[in-house]
Amino acid sequence: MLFSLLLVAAAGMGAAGVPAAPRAQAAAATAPLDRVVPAPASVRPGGDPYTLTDRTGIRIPGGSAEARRIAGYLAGVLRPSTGYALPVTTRDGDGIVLRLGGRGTAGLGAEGYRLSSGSRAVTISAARPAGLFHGVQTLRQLLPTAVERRTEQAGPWRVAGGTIADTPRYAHRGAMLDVSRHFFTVAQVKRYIDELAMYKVNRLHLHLSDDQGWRIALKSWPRLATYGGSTQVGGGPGGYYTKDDYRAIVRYAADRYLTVVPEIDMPGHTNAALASYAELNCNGQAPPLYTGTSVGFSSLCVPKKVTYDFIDDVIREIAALTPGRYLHIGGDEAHSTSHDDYVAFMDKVQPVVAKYGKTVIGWHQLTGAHPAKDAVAQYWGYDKTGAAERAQVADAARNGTRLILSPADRAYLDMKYDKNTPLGLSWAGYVDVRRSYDWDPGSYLQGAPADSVLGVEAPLWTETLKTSAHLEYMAFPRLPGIAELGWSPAGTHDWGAYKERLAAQGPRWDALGIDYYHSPEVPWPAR
Ligand code: TNX
Repeated sequence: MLFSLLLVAAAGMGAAGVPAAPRAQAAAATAPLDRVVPAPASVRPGGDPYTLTDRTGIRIPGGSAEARRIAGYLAGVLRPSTGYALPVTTRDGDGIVLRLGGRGTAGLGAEGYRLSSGSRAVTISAARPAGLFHGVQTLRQLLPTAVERRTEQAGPWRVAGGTIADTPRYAHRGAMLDVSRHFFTVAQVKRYIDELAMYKVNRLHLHLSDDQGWRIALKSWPRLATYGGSTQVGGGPGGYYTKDDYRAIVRYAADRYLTVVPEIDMPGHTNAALASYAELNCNGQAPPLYTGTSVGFSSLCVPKKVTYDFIDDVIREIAALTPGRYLHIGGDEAHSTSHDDYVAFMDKVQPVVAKYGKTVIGWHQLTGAHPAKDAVAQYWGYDKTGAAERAQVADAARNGTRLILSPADRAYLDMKYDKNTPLGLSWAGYVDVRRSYDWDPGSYLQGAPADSVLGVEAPLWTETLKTSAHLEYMAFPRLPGIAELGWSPAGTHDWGAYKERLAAQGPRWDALGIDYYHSPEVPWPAR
């Protein structure tokens, strides 16, 4: 208690322009073992801390290629700020130890890890590489925030003593980025991936096509990208990914244990495709490109045979670029498609996804058709969504459709925080930080069995967002809350404790150059 009062006093002095005493700074630099987002499943603090020094090595006993890659990633984070060499070696011993497989790791599953820290070593063990990687993210957060800077900083570099054992609540912890309304370059997408990886997000859903732009080059229908990708909201130049660009994104994500889920939205949200190929239109006439922000005015031509030749080609080429299991076919806001046409369309398209070896994800409107046996529906309703629509999704869930929860008034990162937020939309209301965090995915949709929930996802629609700074302002600080809902056991859920842990992330974002929204709901440390 006295200790934390001293810290508060030190922080207060810093804010007033008086340098904090070096001893207080050093003490403040050792984060308690449970000050991690997402909250770990179990934390047992105790014993001596571990201190990194210029003699510390990163050890990968056994030395698999993947453990070596993860060690290289960790070294890449730690070397610039500590100034230490941190050699990676396969010899066992003290230091930072990344242990893959072996005794006691089987129960950690595909993504879990154990981290134990004491005077001689900080050891991360996992059954699988993804677990090691997530453990490395925890280790980052246990080190002083200055570790995130890219120039040499003063230590000491201490990790509190004790043990964390951690596994995720849900298999799907996603983030969606809309690269159609505004195009984002490969470098911008990579930056977002790096940010997602810090919070153990494991799926990146890319919204690759919409009325305003088609963003992936396909061999079979080249004008989709070259013409359909040539603009964006507001009429800027747009852009698209070549297949090599797209493979680079998929690889970069995979190296950080995120699987890319590509979305081609249909039958609505298709103006860019309809503008590129006249024959896809029922009347045979291509509409102009679209740079506004309305929705619901476009539809593929359900009765035409060429529509399904087109879809077969598109899904075949996208599936071939996709190592992951899922392919998202959209299906939302098809207001220009009759209900019968919508059902007929989905009956024809879902088997094409299966034919190319993938599993369908669709926005929850898919539950109004006949979802395929293994299909996943992404729920994006909000407080004003009608009872009948909710019941339809819950019914589907009881019949085996699994759910990804993205309630728009909780998980939509493009909703304004409040009336003063300069970016974003507000059709689902304002979504402040507490509102985005304070709900339980397991009991959220009445009537849907808890085990139908595959996980959560935070969509970021980009009608109003043009730069990485814009994305970051909307995603931070809400994204880590959705990531925590996906990862942490329900028993850790507590706004009061969460906002303290979240506050401690602020200086990390400052160090990383992430310009986040300084929500007054969060007790950020004085800068
Ligand atoms: C609804 S969410 C949409 C998108 C918009 C978004 C803006 C969904 C499946 N459709 O087309 O970009 O709202 O918040």
